[in-house]
Amino acid sequence: MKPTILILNDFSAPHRESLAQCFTVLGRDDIAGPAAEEGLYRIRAVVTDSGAGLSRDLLARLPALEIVTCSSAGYESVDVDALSKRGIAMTNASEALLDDVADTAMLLLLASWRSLVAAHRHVESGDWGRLGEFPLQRSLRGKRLGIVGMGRIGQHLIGRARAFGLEPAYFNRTERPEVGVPFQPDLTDLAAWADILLVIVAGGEGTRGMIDERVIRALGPTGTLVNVSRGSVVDEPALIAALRDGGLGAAALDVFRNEPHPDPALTSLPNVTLLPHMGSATVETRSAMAQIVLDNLDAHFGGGTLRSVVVEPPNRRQHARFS
Ligand code: 8YV
Repeated sequence: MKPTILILNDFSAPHRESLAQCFTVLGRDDIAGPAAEEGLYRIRAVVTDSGAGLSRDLLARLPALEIVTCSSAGYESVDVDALSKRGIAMTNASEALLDDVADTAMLLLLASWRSLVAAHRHVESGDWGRLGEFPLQRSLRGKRLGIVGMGRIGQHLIGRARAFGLEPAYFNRTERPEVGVPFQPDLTDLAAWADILLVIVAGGEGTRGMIDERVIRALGPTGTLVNVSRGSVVDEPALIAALRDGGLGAAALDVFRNEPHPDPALTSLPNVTLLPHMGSATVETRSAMAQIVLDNLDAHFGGGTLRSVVVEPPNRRQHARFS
């Protein structure tokens, strides 16, 4: 008998079809309503992502659950402690998106620093011919980049930053001497030192609001904040106030508190560059992220080795292949 799995997110159709060859696949609609209760008892794996999550209530109704596979890097909407306690394994897809998210961070950084969007409008509107040259911008060479979060994406940023002549330093929960970049244990001090503060920490309660008013004001009137992590990490009202009153020079944001409806202040300020949460949004990377889910389900039910493990099963269970 095929194991039953539940897909909670908008998993791509081709990958969903691949899963259907080996598994009985249920979706959100299949578990709605009291008649679905029996199906819940059969679910051995959940596929989800940071947006769809896995609620505590649903988790409690899945007694046969063995593994949660996230097709995203983020998993702040899944209760990892509850999974650990129940001996349920969990994987994510972080290893697939390191390059694209680091590229997106540089894209935002460059676009904001050199005013790409305003320069584009200058040409598009005819202002170039009517009013003349676009104002000179500041060079990136020799500027200081404070990286907030020295996980794997943070590490992928170091080489990119140096290629553009930036001088990197970082803040992290713990020092990572192996990365060969100066560590700054005080986030506000890092912001005061930096010309650009680039945020790439995990979301969730541990990082909520860590880019607060003090940090934003320390970055200062000529500073730029780049956020490619989660909207929750930044105190958005404090950010908007500082962008309005000149306390912060500019912000370049891929993520927002309220997605996909960012605060209208952010969409109307001239010193803000915006992307619609597309750090990992390339065909290749999204496909690789989905493939990790397929590989991990295959490994879990076939007795193989899991990739991108967030929660190890306490003792690797013995699974008869697709039993
Ligand atoms: C995507 C992300 O938005 O992986 C993450 O944690 O934030 C992004 O790559 C996400 O995968 C879509 O659910």
